[in-house]
Amino acid sequence: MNAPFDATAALGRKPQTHPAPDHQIAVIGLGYIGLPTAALLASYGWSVCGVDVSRKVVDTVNAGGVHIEEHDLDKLVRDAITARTLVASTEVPSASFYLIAVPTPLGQNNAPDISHVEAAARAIAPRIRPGACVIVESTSPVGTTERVAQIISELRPDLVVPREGATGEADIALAYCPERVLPGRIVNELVHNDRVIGGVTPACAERAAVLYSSFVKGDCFCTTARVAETVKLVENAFRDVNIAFANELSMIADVIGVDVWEVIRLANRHPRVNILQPGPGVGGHCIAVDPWFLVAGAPEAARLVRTAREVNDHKAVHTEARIRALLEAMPHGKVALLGLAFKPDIDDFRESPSLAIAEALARTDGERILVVEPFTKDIPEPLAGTGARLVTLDAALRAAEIVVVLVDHTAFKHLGPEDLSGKLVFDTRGMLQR
Ligand code: SAJ
Repeated sequence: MNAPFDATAALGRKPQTHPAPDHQIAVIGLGYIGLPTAALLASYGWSVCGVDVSRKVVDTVNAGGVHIEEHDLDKLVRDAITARTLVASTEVPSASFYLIAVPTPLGQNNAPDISHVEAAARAIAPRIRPGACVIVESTSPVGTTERVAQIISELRPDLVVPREGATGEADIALAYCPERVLPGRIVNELVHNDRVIGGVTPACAERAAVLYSSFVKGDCFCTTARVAETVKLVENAFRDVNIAFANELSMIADVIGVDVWEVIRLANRHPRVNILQPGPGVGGHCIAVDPWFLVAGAPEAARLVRTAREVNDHKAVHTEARIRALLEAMPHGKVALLGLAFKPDIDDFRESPSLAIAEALARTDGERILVVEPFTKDIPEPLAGTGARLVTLDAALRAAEIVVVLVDHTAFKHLGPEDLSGKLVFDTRGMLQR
């Protein structure tokens, strides 16, 4: 992974009239994006300090370990810690680049909660020196980078902080560069995906591009911070709207009595039609969340985006109702729920519709629920104590009269008619057809 890259030369754009920073890069937030990014940058020769509020996370990383499962991440972190290019801390150091990768959850009434980004800006402000560059990577409502500028400027009146449209030289740079990586392929996509780099001013974008061009093999496109913030939200809203179309089709197909998988397969033979796949709902911490940030920015205008969110959320309710109908049709039968993760072949259960469905069913019919999830050793917390049991696929197939495919994990794909004969089968993913 190491490439010949002279990080110090890349930083030497302004004469350093102040003491050398503690690190070249500080990554604030060591989660699904921050930790892989910190380790990757360290593997490219930068001196990186990963910062997290959790002492446990910091200790794990400093011991060369990882607290999240992601392909290739454990070796990347171990090597960077061994090479001492990566260190973790609960304190924000002084650095030439600050990369903010903290969560931006949904608050009350689906309103964006940027309090972690604001807290990161407040933590950076006392340590930032002239010449440094702050980059927000967290998926954020439009205007968040300007809010970071405002916080730093209030806390550091001694610095000229760049503002949109302002002319003249600023003391620091500020930019927004959204992550676009797919869980399960994060390390690979960090390197190979194109990046959109939005500067508060064009000079800010240029400064941030120094960092990304050191490790990104895709193209880097410079624009304004507001455009870059919008691009990120639009990408995930686009996917959500398209999945909503597939999910709505599946519910229409239930009413009119046609096979949705056959309909989609044949419609997709049209040269300009490409319908996505229905499922039990939409999960994960991105597609199920980010479109609300667009809605919050323009509530009256974002009608389709809002409706798509509602359709996808409703698909989980619809799926639960269909499983309850099967339980009623077979009053003494057990149901095997195959998969709880938010999508196939990952161990991520965040905002998982499958887990939410399993939890709702377990609350009323726990003793009848057998869960099969190859990506966990223990039954997930929401199901604990309900009577639902985590069992192997073989055990579930022996004991259950009803089989529901919630996630099309590779471990289930060998299932054929002989494994399911005599059972009521509900395949929310169309896996058995494929
Ligand atoms: N899903 C369907 N049907 C489909 C495709 C997906 O039901 O045809 C469901 C999945 O099962 C899952 C959900 O949608 O529950 C989201 O999965 P995903 O694979 O579409 O996306 P994520 O959440 O893993 O990652 C997305 C990606 N965004 C886009 O593809 C536009 C990724 O590139 C982003 O970096 C990521 O969100 C993020 O962090 O924002």
